[in-house]
Amino acid sequence: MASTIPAEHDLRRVIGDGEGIPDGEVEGVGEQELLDLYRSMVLLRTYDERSVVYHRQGRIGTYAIFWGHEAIQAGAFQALDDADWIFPSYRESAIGLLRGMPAATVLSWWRGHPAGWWNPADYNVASICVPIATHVPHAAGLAWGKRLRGESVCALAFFGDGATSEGAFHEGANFAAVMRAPVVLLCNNNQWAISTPLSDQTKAAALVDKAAGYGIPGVRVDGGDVLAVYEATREAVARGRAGEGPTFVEAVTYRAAPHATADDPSAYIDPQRVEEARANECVGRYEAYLRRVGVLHDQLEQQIKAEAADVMRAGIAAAEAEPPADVGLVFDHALATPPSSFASDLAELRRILGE
Ligand SMILES: Cc1ncc(C[n+]2csc(CCOP(=O)(O)OP(=O)(O)O)c2C)c(N)n1
Ligand SMILES: [Mg+2]
Repeated sequence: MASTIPAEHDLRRVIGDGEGIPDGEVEGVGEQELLDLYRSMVLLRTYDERSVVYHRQGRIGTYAIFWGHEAIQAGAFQALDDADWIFPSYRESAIGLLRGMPAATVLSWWRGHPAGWWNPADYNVASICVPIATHVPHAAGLAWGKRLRGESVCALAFFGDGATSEGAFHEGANFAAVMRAPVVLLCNNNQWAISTPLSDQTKAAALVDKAAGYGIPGVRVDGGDVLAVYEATREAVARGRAGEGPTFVEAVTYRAAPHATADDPSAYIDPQRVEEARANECVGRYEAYLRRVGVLHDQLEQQIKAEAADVMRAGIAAAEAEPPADVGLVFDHALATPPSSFASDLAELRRILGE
């Protein structure tokens, strides 16, 4: 008889609150690793805050804000090797920066410029996925393929709470479980899918319970605790490499920013909850932890933040220096056998643009 694996319901935490709740530590994580995590979080935070400004200045298009989700992204990233593959959703658009992708590339993506599309094999980072959950089967397939080739490579797919209601999530999770594909299913449960709250999304007591339906382990972590996310993902990766298949990691947060720059959450969100989430945001929590353990001081903090600001300044300048793309690209790769109307449509477009 098949047995199900009970999922962990308690939120795993490592970082304390500096008062009653004591700080923990993660085995094998020393000062270097602690600061690597911090640099990643600061780079992501800086990317996100600058992007909102660039949007308001009309320099990038609609942008999906990830403010407050940096701990999930940086913690999960650090648990991977360079050969492991990352499948981001629009919420993790800048994750490639942690693999050395230029900020200009991601900014170009948000500018709708072709320079924003990279070759996934250059960074082992798949394209940013906008259709909800359709990248979950891609991650499962890649991980399975790597296993068939005898390569010790994992894949990690980031997706949201809303994605767990999609058929593609089910297909990817089930396929990965049955084929024992080494994939980490990392769910950012920020409790909203645009304006749909989690309570209208599922009748499951916790999203992590879905893991039992696939016969895979499920772990629930505090998504604002970068060390807890790192540790849980590291365990999931180790299971994958050992041939034990996928793990579902539910990282619980609360969305403290609009869904995207085009959204007005005041129409539906509880402002009190947003205030609480902002007061307890992950970068500040981690800074306080690093100061308590004596790893961070003012000068180092300023230096790391200044470096990230420089990356963004150079990134937007490089993105804006890209020559405009040829409008013919809109048609070029649309159909293998283009209809004759494409030629006249393109000619009309060029006429309007004065080309
Ligand atoms: C297949 C598909 N259906 C609908 C949409 C429209 N849509 C964009 S974001 C979103 C909400 C997704 O919520 P969640 O999975 O929780 O991710 P989050 O935005 O919170 O990171 C929806 C429904 C889409 N992009 N793709
Ligand atoms: Mg969500």
